[in-house]
Amino acid sequence: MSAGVTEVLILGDLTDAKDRHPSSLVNRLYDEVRALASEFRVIILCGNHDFLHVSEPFFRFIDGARAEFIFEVAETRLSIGAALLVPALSRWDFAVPAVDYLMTHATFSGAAAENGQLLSGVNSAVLDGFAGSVISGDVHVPQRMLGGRIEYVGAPYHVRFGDVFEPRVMLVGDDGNRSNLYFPAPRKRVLRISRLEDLDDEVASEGDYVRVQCAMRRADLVGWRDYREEIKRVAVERGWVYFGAEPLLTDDLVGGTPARTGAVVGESAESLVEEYARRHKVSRGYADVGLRLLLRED
Ligand SMILES: [Mn+2]
Repeated sequence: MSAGVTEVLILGDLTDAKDRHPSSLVNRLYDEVRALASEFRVIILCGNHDFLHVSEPFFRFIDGARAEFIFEVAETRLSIGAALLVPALSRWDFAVPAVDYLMTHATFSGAAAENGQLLSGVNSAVLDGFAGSVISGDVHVPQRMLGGRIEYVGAPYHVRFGDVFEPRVMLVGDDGNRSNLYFPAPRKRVLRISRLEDLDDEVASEGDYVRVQCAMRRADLVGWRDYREEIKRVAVERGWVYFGAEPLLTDDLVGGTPARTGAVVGESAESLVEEYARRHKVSRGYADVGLRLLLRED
């Protein structure tokens, strides 16, 4: 990170799963936070994904002088000015003091989600009379709203398959100027193909996470298993992290968009159970129980 940086703020939702994180994740994360804290003051806001019960935020144990986890509204002085820190689920029932920055984890009504849909949430009227800038986490897509009064930093990496936003970290200078920092991180791509060769044209980079959707006719499903194996082979060859492939049946085309099929269509219920059992390496005994349940007549 550039010289002169004094604070690193993480504006909430450090994790997605809220609670019961594996020790490998927690230990690694704590090591990284400590390493950051040896160079910068680290402030982590509690996001709505950082707790199961609001009374027990997961990362409350991060409470050192150089690294703090903020789960209650707090005022602080940053190198860039005075700031109010407002973690997730705050009730916004306080008067916003005359600080330079309001750093929060909140969805303000009118922010746009990944699919462009406008979200509803905190009424921006809570900012009436506040003359400073709002910088927020929570919404994954970097964006400005309310004429630039609120800016969403956005996620520093892709969160969902099909995300197309440019992940970034925001750098705020002492003069208030903002610039973007980009760090290498895998993209989560959904590749839509009509034939195997289409994969040659894909721009996905080594290390990217890919899911493949294959437009095909119902009649061609008979060759699906081999097709899928080929896709997997190409993915491995290109150094992609393969997250599976699925057929999109063009027979079911609705307004130009093939319908997604969760499972192979046109096979009997029994063969679907067999296929499921095979894929998940289910023992013969359990597979038979599944088949018996399927065929049971009440
Ligand atoms: Mn959130």
